[in-house]
Amino acid sequence: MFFNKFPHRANYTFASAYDGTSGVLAVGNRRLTAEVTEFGEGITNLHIHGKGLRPKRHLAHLTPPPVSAKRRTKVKGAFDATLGGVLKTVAGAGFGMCADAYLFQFDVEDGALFYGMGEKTFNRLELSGLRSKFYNTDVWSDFHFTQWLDHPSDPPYLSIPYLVVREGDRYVGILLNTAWPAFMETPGMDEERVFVEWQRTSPHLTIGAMGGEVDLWIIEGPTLAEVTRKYQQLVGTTPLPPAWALGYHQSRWEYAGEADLLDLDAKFAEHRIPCDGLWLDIGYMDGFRVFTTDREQFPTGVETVAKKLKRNRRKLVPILDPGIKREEGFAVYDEGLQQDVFCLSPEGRPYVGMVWPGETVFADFTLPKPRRWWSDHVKQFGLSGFDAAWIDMNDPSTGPVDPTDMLFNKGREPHFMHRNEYALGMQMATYDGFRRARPTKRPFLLSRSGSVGTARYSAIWTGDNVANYFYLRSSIPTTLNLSLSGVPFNGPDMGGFGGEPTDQLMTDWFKAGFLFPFFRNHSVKESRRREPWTFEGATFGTLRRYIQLRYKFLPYLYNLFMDQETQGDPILRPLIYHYDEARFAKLDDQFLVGDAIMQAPLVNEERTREVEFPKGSWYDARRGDWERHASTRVTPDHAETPLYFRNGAIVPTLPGMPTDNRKNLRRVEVHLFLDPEAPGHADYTYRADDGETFGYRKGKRSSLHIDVKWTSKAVTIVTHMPEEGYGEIHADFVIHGGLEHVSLNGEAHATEPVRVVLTGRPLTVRRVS
Ligand code: NBV
Repeated sequence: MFFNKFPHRANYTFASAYDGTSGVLAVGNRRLTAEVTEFGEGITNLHIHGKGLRPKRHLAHLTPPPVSAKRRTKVKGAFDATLGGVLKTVAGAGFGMCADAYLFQFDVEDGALFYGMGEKTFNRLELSGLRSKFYNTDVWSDFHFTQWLDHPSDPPYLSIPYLVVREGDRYVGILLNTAWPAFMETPGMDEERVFVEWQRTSPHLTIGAMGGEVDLWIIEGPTLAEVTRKYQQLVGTTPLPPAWALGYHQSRWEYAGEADLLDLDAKFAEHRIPCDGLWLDIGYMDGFRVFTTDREQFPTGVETVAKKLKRNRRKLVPILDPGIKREEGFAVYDEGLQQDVFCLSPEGRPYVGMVWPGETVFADFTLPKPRRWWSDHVKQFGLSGFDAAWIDMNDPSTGPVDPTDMLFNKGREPHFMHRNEYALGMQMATYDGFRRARPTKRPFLLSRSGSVGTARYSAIWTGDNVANYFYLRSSIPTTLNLSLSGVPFNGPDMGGFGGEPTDQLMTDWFKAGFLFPFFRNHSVKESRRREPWTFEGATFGTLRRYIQLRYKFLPYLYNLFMDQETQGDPILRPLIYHYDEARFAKLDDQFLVGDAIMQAPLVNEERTREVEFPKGSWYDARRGDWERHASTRVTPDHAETPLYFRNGAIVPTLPGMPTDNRKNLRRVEVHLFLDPEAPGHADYTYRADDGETFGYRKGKRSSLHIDVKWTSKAVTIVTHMPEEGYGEIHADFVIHGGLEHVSLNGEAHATEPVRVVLTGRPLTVRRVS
């Protein structure tokens, strides 16, 4: 299989007959069975199985709503006509097979719009007129550098064959739940890109995979938000991360052990920059041997360093690569061999690839025993002082060695059957190790590759990017589509991994990304250092300010993650998520953080840009004014970024401007953005917990309900605490937008003018005293 070539429908044999009573589907001389199950809430599953379609043995665990019994049916009537009454397949050519591969062709209206596709770097939100494969690669190793330097490389590290189609006034999500390499072709002519006729994509929406049973899910709803929530519940939401994971992370390939870590710790304190995570790249190991540490770099042991870092509440995050050095005498290898946990080659011996330690073998994460074996090592490692793990190279990357010789399940299952879920297996095993090391604490993992189901275990960073404006700009649509595809906790290497960011690029990246779900500064070995204090003057000041601002907004972000776990809403959202207007359908250099904040950062060399506003008034955090136009041109200065709050927004923050990583979630400053010219009513429930244990699931949580009514003259705030399991929440109120008269819980309160700095000049706002 080529990961960059596409099947053609002419090579497929299409289903010719379908017996609605028995469910038998004839495809050439194959006799398959097709079954449709309708779940409540507009969710439909199509399962096609039978001879020629390899039975599934996949790790992703889906959680659909209960089946409404009488609707569990064999496909009704002509198979080609409709799928669960939602999607039309192409008459006579709806479902086809070519050897082990299969595809669907759907009829979609002209002008249909497409979103999702997991992790894509196409540099656009809307995805019509594309061919794309779903096959986890190691981009820097599998593509030539002229490709990845400043162009989309497809497919990248993570594969989620999920597409959202907008047709007419409804949205339909289509998930091909498979770990086999998959493909999609979306209709839509972008004539500028067609210079050879075959570049034009099929007029039909085409979705298929290279093998396995068919497990197709259709999710229907009137809005993108509704479809996304249902989809996220189906594939699994992200469990609430520890609060520190939402802080700022400092990484570099590579910090060299104790000396560097303690120096970083001291510098963050000295410069009054909050930072939660210090990350260790591959050099911390003894000769790249997984689960070891280099003695020279850690003369007093990792535990001692971890203890010292705890004084400033910092966490230590090591990288873990799946490649295990093939070396007799290396305990992890010897033990793995003895326990028979490695993937095999077609010759029945452990498959060998070439990664950092030289020849390497790989645990078979598709099986429970190797997962448990890995998890045991993680547990020990976790107990030795590490707080989390960064799992890299799990595409899996095998260097120059052909990965297709890596077989699973004792050599019985081909590489392609599991490649795309290799990372998921590693995530499951690693998560389990941390759970067992510290049963009460929420684990935190960051992974490069992933698939359907990843969100239940791990955050994702979008791999090796480069310090240039292509990657800064494309990080917005990439993270938005990833968020719509079920991986809400994600982000790029801020500043760019490869290359050398200019001061301007670094500043632009921090200003654009400071509210991204994951915020880490990481860079390649031998490039210029990127810690904020290595930049001078204004650049240093701006980087620091946006890290501090990130901490200021942390209570708001943390609450968005709580909603993600229970409701399934992503953290970053395209404007169409809440404002279904045609002018936002392709808008991909602006985004919403939750439903209260909108950002429109500078993402190219130009120092000015247009900003589009949804209906209503938006508070400009740079100037402290209300914006009431449909669009406006802005020219922010070097420290400023265009950031807006919707009228009626209630945003909990840490008080003042945080200068370290302390997060007392019980003491917050609640900012109210209220337009006197557009009176209304809003409410919000702020929730606080210990930020690190699973106690919140057993009632160790407090919440403060805030109800706000405002007229052209005055504000009425009423609060109460529906939950008190984590003690009292103390909230101060700050009012933006011009109103001065306040009643709080039935009593008139004076307000005093105070100055706050958000993303622009100091603003005079009113604090309720
Ligand atoms: O471990 C080194 C790097 C790491 O810094 C980066 O973040 C990963 O995406 N790793 C890839 C291996 C090799 C990169 C050329």
